[in-house]
Amino acid sequence: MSQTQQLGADMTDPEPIRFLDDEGHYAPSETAAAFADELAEIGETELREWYRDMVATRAFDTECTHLQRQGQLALWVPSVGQEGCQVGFAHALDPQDHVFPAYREHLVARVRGVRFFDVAKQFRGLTHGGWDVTDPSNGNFHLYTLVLGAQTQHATGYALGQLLDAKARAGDTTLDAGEPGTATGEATMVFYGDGTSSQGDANEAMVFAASYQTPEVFVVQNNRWAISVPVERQSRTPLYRRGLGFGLRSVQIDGNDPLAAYAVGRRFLREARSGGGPGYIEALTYRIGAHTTSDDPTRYRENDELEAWQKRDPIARLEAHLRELGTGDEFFDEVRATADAEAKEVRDQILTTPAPEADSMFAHVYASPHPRIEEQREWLDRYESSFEEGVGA
Ligand SMILES: Cc1ncc(C[n+]2csc(CCOP(=O)(O)OP(=O)(O)O)c2C)c(N)n1
Repeated sequence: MSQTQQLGADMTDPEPIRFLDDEGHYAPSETAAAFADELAEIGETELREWYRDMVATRAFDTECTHLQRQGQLALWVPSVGQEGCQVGFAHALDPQDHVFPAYREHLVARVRGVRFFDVAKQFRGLTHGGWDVTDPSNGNFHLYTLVLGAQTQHATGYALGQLLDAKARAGDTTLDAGEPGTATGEATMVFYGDGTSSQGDANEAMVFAASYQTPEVFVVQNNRWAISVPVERQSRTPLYRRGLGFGLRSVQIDGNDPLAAYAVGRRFLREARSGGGPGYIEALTYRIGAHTTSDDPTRYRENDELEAWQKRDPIARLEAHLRELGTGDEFFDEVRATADAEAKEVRDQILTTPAPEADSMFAHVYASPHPRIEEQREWLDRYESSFEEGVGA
């Protein structure tokens, strides 16, 4: 083994933070103790709400996969298996916070107020972006970003803005790297994956976040695969150590435990809002489904690995925990029925919404007319009318 491969091998990593074990029993890790007080206000009522979000998202997700298979969506990006950390982080946020997602955060979108239909319709080409981020009903949930890592730059830029605004309110218009943090009262949370951690953008975003002490929380959902590339190939150390290397408070959590995501997310967000600087959370989870509907994971993943993670399904885990707390069949039956009805409603909306005018694809590229866009618009007109001529000939 080369020297490089051995780097860090003698370091001991603390146990990932978790409150629930794989079977859903309350069994906090030693590392969880420092965060336990964040759960003071979380009881059965809150956990039922979280469970509902998870089941609704799973039903919506499954419906969208079916729609794609039936040729009704161009593509779908499943989030199955990652609902555990998403629900915890989503509920840890405060209304004034901003969220910069990748493309798999359907549950976070829902909790922030974005309609599932708005998430699905961009995969049918009915909209350019999906939803209006400036509409308060969308909970400061920014647009999905398919260019890996771009959202980390957007998030750090936004968080710098939050910092500048807070300083300006206090009469200070300077911004210098290396200063201590400033209380902002609001924070930014950015989501990305283990593969995206290799992008230069994500690393630059962390450098700026640490230098300027932005009010920001980086959330890496390590679902073990970047399409067909396993995480071990992209990082020879656990990812949370990268956060430490950039000078961010960083931890690793069990990403299928909603309580761990909530507790750590809440603490890190509060510290970020109060001038304590940025944090980094690596959530260990698993992408149960395909990368997208264009992918076939059976070509690169072992079935044993998939089955082991299916046994740790975050929905089953929270259900077991709720049953231990006394929640009965009636609740679970109602949640599933409501989730199915909600998913069907999205399906009906998708199938009955008229396609936009093809010309609309040129409308928002530039603020003012641009010759290249005009050229393309004319080409499309000619192309479309060639069909009409063909029919008449
Ligand atoms: C800049 C850029 N490079 C490559 C791609 C192609 N691509 C799309 S998703 C993906 C893997 C991303 O993996 P990860 O960050 O772990 O997130 P996950 O999809 O597993 O949630 C790649 C390489 C892209 N969209 N953008």
